Amino acid sequence: MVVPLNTWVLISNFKLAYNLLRRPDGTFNRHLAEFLDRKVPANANAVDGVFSFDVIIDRGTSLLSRIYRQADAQVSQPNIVDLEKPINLDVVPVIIFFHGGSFAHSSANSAIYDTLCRRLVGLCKAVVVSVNYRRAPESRYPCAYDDGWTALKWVNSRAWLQSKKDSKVHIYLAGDSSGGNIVHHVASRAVESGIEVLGNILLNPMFGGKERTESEKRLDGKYFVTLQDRDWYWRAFLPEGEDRDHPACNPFGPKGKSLEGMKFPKSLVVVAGLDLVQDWQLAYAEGLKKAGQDVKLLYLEQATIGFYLLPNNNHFHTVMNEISEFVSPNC
Ligand code: GA4
Repeated sequence: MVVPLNTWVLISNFKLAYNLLRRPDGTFNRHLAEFLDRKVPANANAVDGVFSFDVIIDRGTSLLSRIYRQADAQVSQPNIVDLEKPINLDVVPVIIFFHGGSFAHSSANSAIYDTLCRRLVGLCKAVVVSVNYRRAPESRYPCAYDDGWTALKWVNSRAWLQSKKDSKVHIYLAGDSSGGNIVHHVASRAVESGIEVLGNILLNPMFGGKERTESEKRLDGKYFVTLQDRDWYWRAFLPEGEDRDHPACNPFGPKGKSLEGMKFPKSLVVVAGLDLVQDWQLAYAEGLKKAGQDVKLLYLEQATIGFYLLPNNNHFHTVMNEISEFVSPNC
């Protein structure tokens, strides 16, 4: 079976719920969305060695991030002072995470993303900062990128997140679906402004374009996602009147910008072979390569969207190993 049963149930459940939330006129039932999304609070008590806190990182926009850290074995009940305790190791990766949900769904406190961020902490021996960016259609482009950028500046200026080795914050950007898209655009701003990002991790990133690709035609409606859904989310996110060749959606398309000669971070691009937008994801990896950037493409032929949310398949373990290697100091 291509889709493990639990994954099928999980994603089908989301699909069903999401179908109730999108209205044909482009509006969205946010109240029902919040009601249906299973959320978990931050937890100052360490669970499997990881504790978390919610922190407002920008008062103007009330931007919140959920921060996850490994607890000291001796401290059973960490408090906010422990959250801001300086890192005591030579090198600790700080992963800024952007959740998926096609720019419209989920938050930093959604149960699926809380679980994923906790896993990343344990796996990568990292601090994870999960950004509760503003969502469409209420907040369109460029709000999510602005929030990502605010989070990056905030992380970069925290002395307590600096690795001992060089007194620098070792920053990685990671995200799935819309989160993967945000990774690219925040990294582009970072390059222009001189903040160093060490690597980008894009899981099934949400890219697109005006043209209909072969994979979009072949896989339309086959594995949870239809082209019609995808188009709805782009219409909800892009500025009114813009088409899918807008650089937010199609970064290396006709209106895009080449990264040739730029000091862009290395990238890990993960593509599921049963995801209808894969042609755009492959084009993205190709665009990076053409511009002379360092990119590793992980193409998982038999994977569907959402495979990294449950540890019930080999692809999950492959990707987790790749991520931990990608952020390890000797890589
Ligand atoms: C729900 C769970 C994850 O957030 C996600 C979502 C995905 C997306 O945002 O790209 C989907 C949704 C999720 C299921 C149905 C389809 C695809 C939005 C949507 C309408 C990243 C995933 O894997 O499946």
